Amino acid sequence: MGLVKRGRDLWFFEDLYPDVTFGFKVKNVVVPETPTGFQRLMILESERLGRVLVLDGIVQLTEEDEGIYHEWIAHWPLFARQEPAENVLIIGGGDGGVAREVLRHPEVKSVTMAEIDEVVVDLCRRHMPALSAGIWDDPRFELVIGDGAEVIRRMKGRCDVIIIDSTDPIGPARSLFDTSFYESVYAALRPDGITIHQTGALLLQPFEAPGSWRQMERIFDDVRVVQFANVSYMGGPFSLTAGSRGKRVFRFAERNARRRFRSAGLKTSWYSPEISAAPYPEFGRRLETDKYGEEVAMDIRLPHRRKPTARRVARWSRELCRAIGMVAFGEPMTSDRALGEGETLVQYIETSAINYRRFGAIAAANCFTCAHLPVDRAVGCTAEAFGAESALCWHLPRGAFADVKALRRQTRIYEAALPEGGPGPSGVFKPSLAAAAEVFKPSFRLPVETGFAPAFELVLDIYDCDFEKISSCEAVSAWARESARIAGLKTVGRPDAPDFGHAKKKTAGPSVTQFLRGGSNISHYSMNWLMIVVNIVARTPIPLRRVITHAMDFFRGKKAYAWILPRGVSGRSLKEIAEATVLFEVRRD
Ligand code: AG3
Repeated sequence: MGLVKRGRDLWFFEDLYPDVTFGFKVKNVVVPETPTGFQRLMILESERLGRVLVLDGIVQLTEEDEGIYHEWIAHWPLFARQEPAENVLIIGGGDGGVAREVLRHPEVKSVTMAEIDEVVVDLCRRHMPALSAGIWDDPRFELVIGDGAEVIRRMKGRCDVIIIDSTDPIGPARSLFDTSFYESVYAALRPDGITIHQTGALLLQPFEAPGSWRQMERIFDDVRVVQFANVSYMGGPFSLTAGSRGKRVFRFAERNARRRFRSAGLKTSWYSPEISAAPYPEFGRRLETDKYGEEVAMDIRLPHRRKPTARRVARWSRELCRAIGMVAFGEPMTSDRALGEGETLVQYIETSAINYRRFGAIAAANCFTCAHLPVDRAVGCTAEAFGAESALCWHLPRGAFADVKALRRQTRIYEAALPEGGPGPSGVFKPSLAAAAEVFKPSFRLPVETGFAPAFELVLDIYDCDFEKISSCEAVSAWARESARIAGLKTVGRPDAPDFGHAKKKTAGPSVTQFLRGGSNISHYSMNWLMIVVNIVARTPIPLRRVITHAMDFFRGKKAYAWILPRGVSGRSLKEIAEATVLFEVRRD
C-alpha cells in the first residue's frame, strides 16, 4: 500500500504481509521513494515515531525505537562472550545504528561494516545523523561498500563477532539466508566467535526463524534465539538467531553478560543481561512439531463401467482447487493423454500438487498442500466428481518435526461417507509401525508382491537435507531420473521441475514430477525447512532400501519417515488396509 491519502492526511502502510499491516500518519516525506539500484528507499517523518527508514515498503527503523533493535543485536553477542571481542564485522547495517552500539565497547579494536547499498549509508547519514553519531570519526571503524556474502569470504578466521543486520529474505538480502552464506560466516569466525542475524517476527513470519535455525544448527556448534519486541517490527516477539563457533560459548552466556555488563558500566535503555535470551516455548514447539503440509490420499470405487477421461479428471482438478481454495499453477500434465489404467495426471497448485490415477475400478487421487487442507471438502469434492458415495482416505501429516509415534498418532486411515464427508462408522485406523530394519529385510513384501494391491505408494519425508541440492531444479531432476533407474522403473518423458513456491517461505524450492511406466514420482523441496517430500507410486516391486538410502545420500538427509500405502485395493476391509499400511523411520548419520 505504501503512502495513502486519507482525507487531508497522508498515511503510510507497510507492505510486508498480505493480510495485516502496520501504519502511521506521515507528518513529512523527508526522502520520497527512490530506487537505489538495489531497493526502493524512502524516509518519512511521523509525529510519534520520528523519522522512519523504509526499504522496499518495509519499515527498517524509526528514530523513536531503533535503540531496542540496535542494542539487542549489538550488545547481546558482545556481552555473551567470556572474553571481550576485538574484531567485529557488520553485514548490512548501512544506517549505522549497529556500528554505533558496537563502538561503545572500548575493547573493540576494529569494526568493519559491509553494506551493499551506498545510498542507504548516504541518505541515513544526511537525514538521520543521530543514528550513526560518532562512528565516522572513530578510527576503529571502516566502511566497505560491497556484497556482504563476498566480503565475508575474505575474512577467514578473523572475526570475534559477526552481526548480520539485513533486511528480510526477500530482495537484496536473500542470499544472506542461505546455507552457503552461513558456512562462510562460520569460517570467518575465530574460535569462540559469535554471529547473530535478524530472523523476523516469530509469530507473523513463523518459518523464518526456524528456517535459519535449521540451517545454522548444522553449521554452528550451538544456536540460540534472542527475542525482543519493538514498535516498528509488527507482530510482537521478534527474533535474532545467534550461532557460535565452539560448543561451550553460549553455556555461560547469561553469566558472562551479567558480569561483563556490570563492569563495563555501559548505560543501555533496552538491553539488559537480566532478560533471558530464551525464546518463548512456542518457538521450540514450532521447531519440534510444525508440519510442512498435509496430504489426503483417496481411493474411491468408480461406479460401474465409468472410466473417467483425461478431460473429466482435469475438470476434477479444477473443481478440487476451488474446493480447497487453492490457485492452480499451470495446466494439468498427464503421463499419457488417454489416461488409461495406471496413468497419472498431475496438477501443481500454489503450494504443491494434486494427482490422480486409476487401477481398474478404483480411482486413486491425492491432494497435498502446504497450507491448511480442508480435508473433508477435498474428499467430498473428489468422491462427488467421480460419482462415488464413499472414499477410503489416508490423511497424512507431511514434514512433521515430530517423533515417529506422534506421526503415527496424527495419521488417520478412515472411510469417508458422502454427503457428510467425515469419518464413517467404521472409525479411524492407524498405520502399522515398523522398524526400518524389518522393512529392509528381503522377507518384507510390498503390497504388490503379496497380491494385496495392484499398486503401492511410497510416501517419503526426508529431513535435514543439503541446501544446495534441494534448491537446484537440475539436481532434483537428476535425482528423479537416477532414482527411477535404481527403482527399476522406466521413465516416461523427462522430469518436469518448476520452482513456483518461491513467493512463500514454506514452499520456497522446486517441485518435480517424473512420470514412470505404471507410476510416478512427485516430490517437493523446501529450502527453508531443509526437507523434501516424495511420493513414488509403482505397480511393480522396487528395492525399497536402495531407493530410500539413495535418496537420503543424494540429498544428504539425516532422517526420513516413510509410509507405504497399498493403493487401488478392492474387496478388503478398512482394518486390513490399515494393517497393510506401514510407517517407519530411517536414520543415516
Ligand atoms: N533491519 C531489520 C529489519 C527487519 C524488518 N522486518 C520485519 N519487520 N519483519 C533493520 C535495519 C536497522 N539497522
